Amino acid sequence: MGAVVGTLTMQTKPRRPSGDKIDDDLEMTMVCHRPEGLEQLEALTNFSKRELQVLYRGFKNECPSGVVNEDTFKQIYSQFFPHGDASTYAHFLFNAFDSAHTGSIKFEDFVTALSILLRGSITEKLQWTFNLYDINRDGYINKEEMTDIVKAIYDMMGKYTYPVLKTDAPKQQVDAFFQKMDKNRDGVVTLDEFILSCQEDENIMRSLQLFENVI
Ligand SMILES: [Ca+2]
Ligand SMILES: [Ca+2]
Repeated sequence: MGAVVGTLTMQTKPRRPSGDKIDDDLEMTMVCHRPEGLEQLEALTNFSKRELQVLYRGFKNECPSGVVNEDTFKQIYSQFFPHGDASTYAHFLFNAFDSAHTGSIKFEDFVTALSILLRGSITEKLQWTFNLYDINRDGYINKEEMTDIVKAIYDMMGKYTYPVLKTDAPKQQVDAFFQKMDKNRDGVVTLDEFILSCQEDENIMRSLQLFENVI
C-alpha cells in the first residue's frame, strides 16, 4: 500500500508558517484556480469545513497557483524519498489523483483522494488503490502493470532501505501477488478479486486502518 503511505507522508509534512492576513491576500492574487465552494467540498468529502480550510491553506503553501502539474508533483513527492528515485511511482500516483485526466491536480482532486485514503470505507480505499495499480484503466490489473508498480516502489525506496534486495525480487513479489489475488487464475486481477483478497489479508487490513483518525 505504498500509495497510502506516500499520501500520508505528504499530509503530515511540516508546513511552512502560513503567514498573516496580508500574506493570505497576496497569495490569493496568485491563485489561478479557485476551488469549488467549501460547502460543496464538505458534501463531497468526509472533512469538515474547518478541516478543508486548513487543508486548503497547506495546499496553497505548496502550490500557490492552485494546481499541481506532474513535474511539481514529482518534485514535492521526491523530497520524501531522498535515497531513491520516486519519479515513476509519483507518475502513477499523479494519474490516480488526476482522476479526470486533466493533466493537473486541483485542490478538489487532492482533497477527494485524501478523504478516501484517510476517512473512506475499506472498500473505497481498496478501490482507490486498485485504480492506482490498474495503470491503463481497463478494469484489470495485469502482470505488466503490477511489475511496473513494484519496480517503481523499489526504485522509490532506494538501496539503503532494502540493501539485500535480489534482482529477481520484483518478479517474486508480482508472482506472490497474483498467486494470492488472481482467484480464478485467468491471469488478471479484477476489482472484486482485489477487494476479496485484501480483506482476507490481515496485514493489508491493518495498514489500511492505520490511516484513520490521522487528521
Ligand atoms: Ca489494466
Ligand atoms: Ca482473475
